[in-house]
Amino acid sequence: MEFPFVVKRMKKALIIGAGGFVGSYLIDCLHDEFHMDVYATKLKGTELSHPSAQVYDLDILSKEDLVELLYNIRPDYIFHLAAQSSVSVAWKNPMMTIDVNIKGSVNVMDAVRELYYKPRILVIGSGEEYGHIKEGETPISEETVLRPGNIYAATKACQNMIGSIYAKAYDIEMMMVRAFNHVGPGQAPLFVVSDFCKQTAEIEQGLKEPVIHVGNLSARRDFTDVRDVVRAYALLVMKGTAGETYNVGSGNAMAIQDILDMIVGMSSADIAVEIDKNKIRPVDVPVIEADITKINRETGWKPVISIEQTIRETLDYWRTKIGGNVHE
Ligand code: A2R
Repeated sequence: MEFPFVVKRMKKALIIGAGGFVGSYLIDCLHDEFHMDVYATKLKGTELSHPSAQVYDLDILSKEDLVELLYNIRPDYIFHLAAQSSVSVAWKNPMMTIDVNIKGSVNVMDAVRELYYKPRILVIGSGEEYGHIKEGETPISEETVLRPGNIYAATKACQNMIGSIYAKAYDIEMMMVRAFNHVGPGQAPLFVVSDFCKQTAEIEQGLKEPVIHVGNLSARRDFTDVRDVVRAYALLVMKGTAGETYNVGSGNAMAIQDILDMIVGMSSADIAVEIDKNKIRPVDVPVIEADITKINRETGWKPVISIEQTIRETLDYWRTKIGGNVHE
C-alpha cells in the first residue's frame, strides 16, 4: 500500500420513521448499494429489526428526544419518512394527521436547525399535494400550483412549504420530495395495488368468495416500484439542491382498471369485480402523473423496474403470506 493514504469514514444515514413500508427498503439500499452506516427509528411498540441498521425508538412529536438522538448519532444524511401516510385514515382522523405530518415534521426541521453542523436532510412529501390537476398540467412539474384534494395531501403540502422556508431562512441543506404512488411487496393492503393482490391471493386459496371489491377504477395514478423510489431518495440526499422540491414517480399514469386487469390476468382463478361504496373516497383526483425531468437532470435517476414485475412480486408476496404458495 502506498503512503500517504486516506481512510474514508463511512457516511452515517439516519432514517426517521423506518418502521413503515419504505423504511426497510431504504435501509437495504443505503447499506448494500451506497455502503452507508445506517441508523433507523421506529415508534415504540412496533416491530423493526433489520440486520443492516441500528434501530431506536422515537416519536417525532417529542422534540427533546429528536434532539438527543441527533446529537448521539450525528448523521451525515437524514431521511424523514415518519408520517400518518394513509389518505383514508386522514379523513377519519384529521387532527392526528396534522399533529404527525405538520407538527412532527417541524420538530424534525427545528432539531436539525439547532445542530452545530449541517447534515443533509430529505423530507418526504407526496404527489397528492398537487391535488386537482387542470387540463394541460399533466405531466405535473414541481412548479404546478398545489390544490390539495384531501386532508393528507394538505398536511404534506404544508410540510413542503415549511420545509422550503426553513431551508432558505436557516441555510439548511434540506431537499423535499413529492413521491407519487409507490408499490411493492410488503405494502399494507390499505393501498390499492396491495389490496387487489391480497384479495386475489385470498380468492386463489379459497379463503374468500371470488369477487374483488374495488373503489373508483377510472382514476389514473403514477406507480413506481418502492426499490426505485428508495434509490431516488439516496441520490437526492447526496446530489439534490438545498431548498428544492423533486418529484419521484414513474412519469406514466395508469388507470386503476388496467392495474386490476393485470392482476386478474396473472391469476388462473375466475374473479368477478364489484364496486364497494366504502372504498370510494369523498374527493378523488382523476389523473396524477409526474414530470420527472428535474430529478433525472440533477441526479441521473430514472425508474428501472416494470409495473408487471412489481405486481407479480406483490401478488407472490401475498400468496406466500396467506400460506398456500399457489401460482398460475
Ligand atoms: O403509524 P405506524 O405505527 O405505522 O408508524 C409510522 C411512523 N410514524 C411515526 N414515527 C414517529 N413518530 C410519529 N409520531 C409517527 N407516526 C407515525 O412513520 C410508520 O412506521 C412510518 C411511516 O411509514 P408508512 O406509513 O408505512 O409510510 P411509507 O409508505 O413508508 O412512506 C414513507 C413516507 C411517508 O412520509 C409517506 O407519507 C410518504 O413517504 O409517501
